[in-house]
Amino acid sequence: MSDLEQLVEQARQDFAAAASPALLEQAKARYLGKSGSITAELKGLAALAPEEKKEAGGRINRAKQSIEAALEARRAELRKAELDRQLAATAIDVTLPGRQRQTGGLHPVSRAQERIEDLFRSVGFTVADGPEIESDWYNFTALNMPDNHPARSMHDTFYLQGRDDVLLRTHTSPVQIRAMQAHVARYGTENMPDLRIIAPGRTYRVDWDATHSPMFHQLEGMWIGEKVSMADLKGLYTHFLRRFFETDELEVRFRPSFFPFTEPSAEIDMAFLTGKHKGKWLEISGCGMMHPNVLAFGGIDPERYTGFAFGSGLERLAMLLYGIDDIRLFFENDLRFLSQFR
Ligand code: 2NM
Repeated sequence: MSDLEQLVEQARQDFAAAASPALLEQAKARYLGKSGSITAELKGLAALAPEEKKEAGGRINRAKQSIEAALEARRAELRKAELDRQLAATAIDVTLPGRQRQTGGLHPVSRAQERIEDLFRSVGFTVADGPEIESDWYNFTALNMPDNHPARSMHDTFYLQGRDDVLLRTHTSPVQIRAMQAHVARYGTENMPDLRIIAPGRTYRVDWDATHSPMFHQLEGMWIGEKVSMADLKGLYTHFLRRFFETDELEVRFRPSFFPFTEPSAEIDMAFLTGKHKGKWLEISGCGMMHPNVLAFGGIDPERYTGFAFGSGLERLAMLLYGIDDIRLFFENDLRFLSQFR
């Protein structure tokens, strides 16, 4: 091998050994730089005779070109290696499963409430609400429960600290009183249109055991108009229950009872004719014709208008709808329970 061929071979080996672009540029300088071997060879040409110069110059230039080609090849190799490294480092595994979107959902009591709201809206009712902190007048007096009524005791009702006239509502009936007053204020009492509302929402009583929670939900409703009767109530409520439970295989009966705000009063029982609860009478609601005193407290003339009202426990309706057997499940916020209703 000639000296030049050896130089080219040495350059190739040096370039191959350079593990980074910086080291490669250092190796390049040893051959092609100002004081590199090839540069020295070219400077040496000056000392040659003109007829030797051409031939020697050609050989040196070919060697130089070989070295430059080897350099460029090694540069490309290092660039590709760096690119491969970067791609591997930032690789996305498209075969991995996607991240699940957590959607959340409504509480089963809220779901039952919305379902009931939709059903009553479809037969001409509006949904009313009102404050959960009430005056004793709206919660008791206006509902025909006088000052000495036992439900007013501190054992049954949560009063605000240091007060005996402001409390957590024990039923949603005060909403109905407020709705009557607003209706009369808007239409007068002479020729007012029928008032049909339901009042669902949170209510509070001093009670805490397997079947009672200090906070629970009620669904009350009423229809006031001329000649509104208990027969209308039975038809409406039967229709509601059959739609709510999605079966016509369901019977309803009224049983005489007592409430201070209705006269006469009744319990509403229902029985499924098929399924798990077949043939069992279940207490589902209280109801009655609105007491004349209650209509009067709402500003409505009891000589001219009549109305019925009913009140049900929302948790009880939700338990029957979804097949839940323990009311406490609603209030424990256990996701294993709640996520079944998403
Ligand atoms: C019940 C039973 C019977 C009722 C009465 C009223 C009002 F405000 F209109 F007078 N609302 N709800 C009522 C009647 C509630 O719950 C067991």
